[in-house]
Amino acid sequence: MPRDLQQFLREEVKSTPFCPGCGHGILLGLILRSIEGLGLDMKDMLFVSGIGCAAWIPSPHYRADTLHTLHGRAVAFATGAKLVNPNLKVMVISGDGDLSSIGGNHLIHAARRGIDLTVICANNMIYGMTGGQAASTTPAGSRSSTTPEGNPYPPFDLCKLVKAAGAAYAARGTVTRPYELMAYISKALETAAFSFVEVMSPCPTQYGKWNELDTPASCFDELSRVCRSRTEIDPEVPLPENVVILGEFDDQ
Ligand SMILES: Cc1ncc(C[n+]2csc(CCOP(=O)(O)OP(=O)(O)O)c2C)c(N)n1
Ligand SMILES: [Mg+2]
Repeated sequence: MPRDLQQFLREEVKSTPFCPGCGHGILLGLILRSIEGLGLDMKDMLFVSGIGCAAWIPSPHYRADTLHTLHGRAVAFATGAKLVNPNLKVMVISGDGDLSSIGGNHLIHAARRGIDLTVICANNMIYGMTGGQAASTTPAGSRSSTTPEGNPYPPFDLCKLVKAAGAAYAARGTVTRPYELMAYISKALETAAFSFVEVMSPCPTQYGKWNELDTPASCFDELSRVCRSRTEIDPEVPLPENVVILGEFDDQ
């Protein structure tokens, strides 16, 4: 971590909860870089997470007020905090399972109400912490501990979902393209209404184990391979199966 970002981290935290090859640690740093780039003061911010590996991104690492709450309920806690203290800049950082499976209703209703929150969803396409169960974001055909023959269902398109529900800003990035991702996080933080960034994050330990991508490099490379920017799509070139479309979703 560069010296200038040390100020945002709790010195007493000496070890990482993240596995080798996990993208959540990259995201941890990129959020801080975005905050630093905008010149925001951590004293004016509150970070809220639910339960899961991704929920460890803000808490215990960030030297700021953090709420590490119940599984699926991060957006509900964040809504309450924002209502009590509207001057707080409230950022929710949690996992795909937490925010869009068990917590899916809180997510869409916060978008519908236009609550001024920035929600960062670390999407590793699986329930990482609890043993690799399929989530609402697991790609069709992907294997997991609960779909060992392949997931029969299509995943949610979370950006389209929150946009349709009323989000003011939604974008999808990936830790494999850090500068693009930081720009999305910064834009979300600058939006004074409900904003959402979905962040694709490799998980060699669970998603990789079930899908023959169990080394950090193979999981990272596969994620890079399937990601395409909306602006880069060439109608002449076929898209990979389970393509992940990156970009800002501002046209709905
Ligand atoms: C009410 C409740 N149900 C289930 C659980 C078990 N649980 C904890 S975290 C989690 C899944 C987390 O997945 P995700 O949010 O995608 O985070 P990841 O670990 O993949 O980063 C589950 C099912 C729980 N803690 N509480
Ligand atoms: Mg997950």
